[in-house]
Amino acid sequence: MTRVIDAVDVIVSSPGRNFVTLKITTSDGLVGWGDATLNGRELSVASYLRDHLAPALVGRDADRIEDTWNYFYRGVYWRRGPVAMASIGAIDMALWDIKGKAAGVPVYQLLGGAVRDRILTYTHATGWDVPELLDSVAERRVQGYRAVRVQSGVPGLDKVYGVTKGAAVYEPAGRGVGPAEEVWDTSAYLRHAPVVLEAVREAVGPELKLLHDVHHRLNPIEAARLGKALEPVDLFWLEDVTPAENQMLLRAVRQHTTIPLAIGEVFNTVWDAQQLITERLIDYIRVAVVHAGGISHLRKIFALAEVFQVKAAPHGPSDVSPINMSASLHLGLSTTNFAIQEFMGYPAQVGEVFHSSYRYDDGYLHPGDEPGLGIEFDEAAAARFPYSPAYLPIARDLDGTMKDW
Ligand code: EZ4
Ligand code: CO
Repeated sequence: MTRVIDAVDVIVSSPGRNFVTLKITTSDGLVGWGDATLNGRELSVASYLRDHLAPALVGRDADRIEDTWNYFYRGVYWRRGPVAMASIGAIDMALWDIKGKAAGVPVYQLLGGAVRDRILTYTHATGWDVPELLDSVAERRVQGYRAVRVQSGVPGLDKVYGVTKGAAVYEPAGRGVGPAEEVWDTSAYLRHAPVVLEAVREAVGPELKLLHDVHHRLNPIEAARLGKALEPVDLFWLEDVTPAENQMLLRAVRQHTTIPLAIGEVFNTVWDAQQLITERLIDYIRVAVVHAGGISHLRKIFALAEVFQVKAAPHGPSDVSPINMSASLHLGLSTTNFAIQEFMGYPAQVGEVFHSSYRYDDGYLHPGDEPGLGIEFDEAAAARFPYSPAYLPIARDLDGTMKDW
């Protein structure tokens, strides 16, 4: 019997922050959920799905996941880009969810079964200065985390990526229409970051895995210098040292430092990372399920990475929904070269709308054994949290020039 797609709905809600959720319903009454959230551009993805892809999805065979992926990728002349790929990502997730539910098995079983018992995870610690940051790291250790991303303020700057003064949890998107502005000073950052990271390593001892995100702020030679300076800290990785559009520029960083590099949260396809992987200019590929075309495309990216001993470590911020998080965990459980999953956590209201079967225990995550992705989305609860505009900030240099945020 052919399982036909009967209905496609797009739900934009804001339980503590904005999410775009895709619902696919089939002729035999199954419902699949996909995450289509693109932070600060939510309505563009909602329109792309609702106005352009949904009409073509209705009537298609729900079981033909790979063909549907190619229908919306190869079959569309204006391909790639975050809006199109997040839309395809959401469809792909929802169809895997349906296939799992139809078979009565968790998605990781369809992906080849578990290759590990549990998935190592890291979360964020944040503090304006070293004492605040150490408190935050200590709190994460009490929660059981074995790996922690550490971000701190920079003297002379007012706002810094990854840090909110006085708040326990950092949320990059700001409510309201249009982006807030931040001032950035590369020299101050390069002087200060090694001091902070050395102090944290000194305080926590050798075992805790420490990570740090540069968030695309440096040029290759600055990145190389920072990498060299941080080698004694023994970081698990240094993330997004440069804006990686120019993949070959990472060669310069690699010539100078053996610090492990992680890149890829803004990538949309395997071609964005092709040179980084095949020249082994990175150690970890950070593509998110939603932003790089879903489970089907991430499997291809991770398979290419496996050949070159690059490991998978998907993006897991609060701005990808629990549906994406669950899809990432199903991949993580069944992918041999999967290293670690970022888990930033969510505002409390998220739990009223998304009911997830994944579980956290002692620094590790597991997707659970519910059929499909194991996430139920409560549409009535979502209706209580209407969309409200929120944007990521922008950054400027001290003289006012636009900088990569
Ligand atoms: O800034 O997801 O590693 N995590 C990150 C995130 C990104 C946000 C942007 O929407 O870099 O905090
Ligand atoms: Co990042």
